[in-house]
Amino acid sequence: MEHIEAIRELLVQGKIKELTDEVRIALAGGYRGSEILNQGLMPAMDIVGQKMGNSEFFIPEVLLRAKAMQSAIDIMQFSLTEDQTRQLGTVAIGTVKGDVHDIGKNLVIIMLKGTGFKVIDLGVNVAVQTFVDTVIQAKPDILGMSAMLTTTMQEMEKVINALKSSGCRQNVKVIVGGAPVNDAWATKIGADAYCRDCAVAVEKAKETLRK
Ligand code: B1M
Repeated sequence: MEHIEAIRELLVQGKIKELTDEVRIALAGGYRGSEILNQGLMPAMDIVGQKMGNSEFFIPEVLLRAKAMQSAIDIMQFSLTEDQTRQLGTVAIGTVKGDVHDIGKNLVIIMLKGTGFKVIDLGVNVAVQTFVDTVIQAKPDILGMSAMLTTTMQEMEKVINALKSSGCRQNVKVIVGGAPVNDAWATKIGADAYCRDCAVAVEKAKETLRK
């Protein structure tokens, strides 16, 4: 646990170099990527969120820690994924309009790719029409939307309605995720599945394709 605690602490402190060194040491010492993520990085980011909420950290401080987390995730990519040889289907995924949070989305992408999905990354701040055009033109099996703000999660409903009015809703499964999103919201807006985290996203993606 010594390395996990150090990783947690170094991320809260925003020490990128020391954090990535510690992640490398932990991986070499036999820690799994999922352990580092779930016990180290995610709880640290929650602390960063709390500090942001009570104005102890402002945007530049949070951005530094977001960069540190992304650097740690980049190192762990291969330890997070299981099988890179299968071709399960295509997922197009983006963070909805008005929202620039992308760490969660990027993690979902790493996990999906590692499981054997082809992924089209639409990026952040994705307009409703871009999601719809992607479904029409690229014909993914699954459309994924991420939202981290209570204000932007509303965009998910707009996308699903736009898919319906352009006649392509039945051509694609829709999965949604992000901190303010839950099962009830997914059901309300007519999504096919809500994913609590990136591991669940992989399970739900596989499951929705089986249906
Ligand atoms: Co923002 N921010 N932020 N922020 N930020 C939150 C979300 C907040 C909870 C912090 C707080 O106040 N405590 C709060 C939201 C409040 C609310 O709406 N209820 C908040 C706010 C208010 C804001 C701003 C409005 C602040 C301001 O400007 N005053 C602003 C908005 C900018 C915008 O988007 N328009 C803002 C800005 C930023 C930064 C740019 C500084 C930075 C983002 C950098 C980046 O992403 N590149 C940032 C950060 C880092 C956070 C916190 C601290 C961390 C988010 C994160 O990366 N978590 C966050 C507090 C928190 O979450 N504890 C906060 C780690 C990540 C791995 O988890 O994204 O939840 P998460 O992803 C998980 C699951 O949710 C799920 O799987 C992932 C991995 O398991 N998942 C999916 C996510 N998407 C999925 C999609 C799926 C499936 C699963 O399928 C499609």
